[in-house]
Amino acid sequence: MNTAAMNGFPDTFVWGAATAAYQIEGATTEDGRGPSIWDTFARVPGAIVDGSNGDVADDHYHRYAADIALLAGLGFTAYRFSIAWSRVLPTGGDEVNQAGLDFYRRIAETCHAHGITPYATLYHWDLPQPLEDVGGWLVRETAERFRDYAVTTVDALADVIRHWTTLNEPWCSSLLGYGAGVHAPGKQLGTESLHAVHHLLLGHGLAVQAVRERHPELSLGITVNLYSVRPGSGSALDAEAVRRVDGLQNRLFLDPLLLATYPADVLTDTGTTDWFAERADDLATIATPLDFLGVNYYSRHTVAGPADGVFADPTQPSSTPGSERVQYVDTGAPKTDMGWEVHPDGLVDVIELVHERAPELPVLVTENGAAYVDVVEADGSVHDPDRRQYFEGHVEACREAIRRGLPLQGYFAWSLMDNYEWAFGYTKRFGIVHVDYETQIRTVKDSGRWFAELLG
Ligand code: IFM
Repeated sequence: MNTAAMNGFPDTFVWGAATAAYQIEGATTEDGRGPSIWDTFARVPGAIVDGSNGDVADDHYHRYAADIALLAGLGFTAYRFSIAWSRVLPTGGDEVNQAGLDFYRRIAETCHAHGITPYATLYHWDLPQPLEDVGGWLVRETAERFRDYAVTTVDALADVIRHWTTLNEPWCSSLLGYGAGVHAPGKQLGTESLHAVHHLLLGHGLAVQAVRERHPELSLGITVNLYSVRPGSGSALDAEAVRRVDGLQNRLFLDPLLLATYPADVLTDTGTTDWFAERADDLATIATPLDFLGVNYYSRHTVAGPADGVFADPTQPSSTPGSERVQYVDTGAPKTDMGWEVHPDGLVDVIELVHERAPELPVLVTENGAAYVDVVEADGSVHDPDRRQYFEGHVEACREAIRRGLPLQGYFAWSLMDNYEWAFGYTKRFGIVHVDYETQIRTVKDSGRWFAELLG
């Protein structure tokens, strides 16, 4: 360990890198895996910018052992990956695919052989297609199916995986998938997409209750993607824009999970007050106590209200139902290849959002990273100074969070390696390891070497 660089971080701090099943595994039809909504959506003409899919991706299904060895070689001590529901339960129903469970056991055992702690996520957006065919996250039954899948999977793997998160970024699964329609299953339903929010959170709560009862020794959490949200000016309209964006992005998830309440203003803005009132009894389940909260942080939003004060535009499919006309202000801060502004200090802001609601709850940064265009030099090296600087700034923000007394206990870089960036296909690279998709050759980027120096 580089002691000087590690000043301010406790010895117990978890250092990891993260991936997700559909983005890296490939082998989508092997060993009994069933189809997921991403297999379907990736084949919709025009849905993915480069027309690609995850059929091969990083071929991690066959190369996981070398990939985990690479992770260990960089000095990381934790690996966050997700489990493909349709590898374990190919139809989403009761039929269990032992080969799927065996694959994740091999991953966990390989981690242990390298001194790496596995952190498994049960749902990183890849719902079995048969469950979408009967309503997906718009129906309550899917929450119950998720609980059953969680129990089956954790029962099978609890001896080798101690740390579990239920959902990754339910904001994306609901509002991008059922609101804007830019993610699977590609539905554009306006405010009805909030029904998916509720069923995802209910599924999380049911899963935590059932798993905790059977395995009280495990550490259980959920990962949400949070944004620091600031006003473009001191005007009342911009303050209103902040309230709305913070509401949909942050409070709609943090409040039910940590305070057992939905933000009334968001339900009013979206006209969903009555629908949620009928389900108020579910809040106690949703707020089942957690062992940690995972926070994914990438960027900050600076927002302004529309001059005419009309925030909603129901004619537009959007991930911000009721607030489609909020303006996103360019502050001039540097941007990544996703167009996302770089604001490391926002990471401290979002950890504060959790801490305000649950002062004792440990926080893990379960994702943080940046896409940039990479060039493989003739000598095979990949110099990525912007990504390296991005990581340096955000690791520094973690140190600041700890200095302020916030209960931050770990950090996972997104991502271990370049991968399938959903609707952007293979056009965006987030890895600290470069992947040549033709040859599957992995090359550690300078940002990966920076982590190796930090952790070495
Ligand atoms: O690639 C995604 C990941 O699947 C979820 N969080 C954000 C990343 C970058 O967009």
